[in-house]
Amino acid sequence: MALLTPEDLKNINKQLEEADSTVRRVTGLDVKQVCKALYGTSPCCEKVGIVPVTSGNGIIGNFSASLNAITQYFGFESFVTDMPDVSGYYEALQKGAEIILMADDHTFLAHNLKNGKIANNQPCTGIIYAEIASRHLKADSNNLLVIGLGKVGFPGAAHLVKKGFNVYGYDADKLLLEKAVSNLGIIPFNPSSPRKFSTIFEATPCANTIPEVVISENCVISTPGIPCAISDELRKKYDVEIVMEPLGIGTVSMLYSVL
Ligand code: 2YC
Ligand code: MG
Repeated sequence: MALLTPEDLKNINKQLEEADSTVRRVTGLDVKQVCKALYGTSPCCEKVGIVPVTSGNGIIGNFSASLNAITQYFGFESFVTDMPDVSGYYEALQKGAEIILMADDHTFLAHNLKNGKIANNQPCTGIIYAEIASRHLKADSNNLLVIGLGKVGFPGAAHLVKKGFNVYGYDADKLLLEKAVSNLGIIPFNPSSPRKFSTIFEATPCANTIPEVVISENCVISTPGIPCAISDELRKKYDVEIVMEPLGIGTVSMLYSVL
């Protein structure tokens, strides 16, 4: 999993506000309303405890503070524990946390201690960005392109197939592509016979993964992928709307899914 950097998390509130207004323009709903529609849940004063974790590559600067800003942006009461790791977990329980958020280098978890529900960041991020793409009001057809069919992209593609979209998919890893074709029945996107899409969901840790030939005018790209999937030049040339934010949208999807 690509690790976030403090640079990625700079001005997280501004990044969230911009992404939220883009989502509203593209879908007619804000991120909270999309989560409510997706999970059928809404928060009622759950207390969130955020526990820093020192294992592996260790603490990422601003990660826990960004989670604190994110949970408060979406209306949850939250705090970051003073201690990390097990001591932090213990502290969170003593301070009355009902939902725990904590991440090591491989897993970012939400655990609701009241109802026992857990959520993993990867599928929750894939599903919320796919849901946002599926609600593109000005989409010109039922066709949708998914680029990246790994731990984030595959759950998103599965969600779009379940919603009845005509899903075209691509992944540089042939095995991941074959798995998605055989398990989900998606149409393998063939770069040598390209077509244009008005809606694209991209979930890769690579830059510039979307070829110009598939980008239609006013295309909507929904992507948790860092770095960005298209260049600024292409973005301007086709007046593309991009829903892209490093941590908040995936996190609120996790929180609503454990309510
Ligand atoms: O500061 C801390 O508590 C660190 N242990 C946090 C490690 C997070 C590692 N995961 C990531 O950087 C992200 C995920 C949040 C989503 C994609 N990569
Ligand atoms: Mg990318």
